[in-house]
Amino acid sequence: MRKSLHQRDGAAMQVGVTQFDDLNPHSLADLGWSAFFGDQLAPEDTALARMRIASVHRSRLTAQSESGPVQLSLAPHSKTTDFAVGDWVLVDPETLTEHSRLSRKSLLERHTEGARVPQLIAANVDTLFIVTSCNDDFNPARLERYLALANEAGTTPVIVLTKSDQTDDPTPFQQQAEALQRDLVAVTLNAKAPDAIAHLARWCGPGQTVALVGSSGVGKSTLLNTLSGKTDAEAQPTGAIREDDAKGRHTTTSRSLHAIAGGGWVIDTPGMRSLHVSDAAAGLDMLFAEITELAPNCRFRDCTHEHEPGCAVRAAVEAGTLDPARLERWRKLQDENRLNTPVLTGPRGNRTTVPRKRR
Ligand SMILES: Nc1nc2c(ncn2[C@@H]2O[C@H](COP(=O)(O)OP(=O)(O)OP(=O)(O)O)[C@@H](O)[C@H]2O)c(=O)[nH]1
Ligand SMILES: [Mg+2]
Ligand SMILES: [Zn+2]
Repeated sequence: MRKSLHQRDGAAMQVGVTQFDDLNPHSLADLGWSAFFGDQLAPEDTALARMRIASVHRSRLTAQSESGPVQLSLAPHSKTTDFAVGDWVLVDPETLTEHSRLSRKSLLERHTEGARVPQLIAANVDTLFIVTSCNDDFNPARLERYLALANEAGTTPVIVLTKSDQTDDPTPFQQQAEALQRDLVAVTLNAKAPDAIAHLARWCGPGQTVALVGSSGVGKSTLLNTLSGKTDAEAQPTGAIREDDAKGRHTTTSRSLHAIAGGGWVIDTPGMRSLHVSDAAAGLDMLFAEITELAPNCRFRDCTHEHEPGCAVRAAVEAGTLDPARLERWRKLQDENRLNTPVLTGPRGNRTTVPRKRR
């Protein structure tokens, strides 16, 4: 007999109950299953159930299955820290024991100072909603760190600017955000208003997964509650911010996967105090494409764009086509990345840039 997190009676399963609800059945495709995962299955795996990790706790995992949420038992060799919210796992349908984890299409990892291993934020995310507000939280240098993270993970970043209702004109925030990376889209909205769903609809839909990241207090859980249409009893808790500096109080403490009302899945995460770049050379090259593309025109192949003659990047700054503040931030993140990236090859240990990872 399947253990279910929530007892469902027959009446709740009747037609008319919205299909996209954490408690109701979902097809594998609705849950985000695709050929990428199907191709990993061996013939003997057909007896196993395919489920998606919905929350990771110290000693237990919950998952979304085709028949609703379930609590999983860990295989003897597994640790909960091996799993990220959004992971696909194969599960013994009788015992509900996790059997194996499938390779990830994308993985968001957080590097923190001093930590040996990165923290897993979320897996198999299609779009990363980088959330900030139209207030003092807005900080281009911090947004660039999140953009490097999204690029490196193989997810599409979107900047979501909340609290548009608390500013006279949100447009300057949107323009500044969109200037941070080529083809980047920034959306301004009131996370409490039902029309927030319409602003984000193009990234949400059956089978799509989005994750919310950003500082504490920017409205990630508020937006999740709007997107998922949860009742007050089911809603993610939200918390007030400090008046003086707009900072939140770290209301959300764990990561979790929730159904979006119109289809798709959204992952809430706790607010981050800091985000270090590490192992993100390709992500930085994409973020700073205008600098990456100028570099081959410098006289020296290993030009640092600092003091060398014939530097095309500094020439662009002098010509007014490259923002000097942007070059300064590029330098800071490059240095930090070099310092934090594990020594793997070469005498100086600087790992060469690898293409965007798909894990
Ligand atoms: N007026 C207005 N208030 C908002 C908006 N978005 C969020 N808030 C408020 O901002 C506060 C913080 O919102 P949360 O959703 O708890 O923020 P969070 O990003 O989840 O914060 P952590 O869980 O601490 O990381 C709450 O008081 C929300 O009601 C918005 O768009 N407009
Ligand atoms: Mg929250
Ligand atoms: Zn140069």
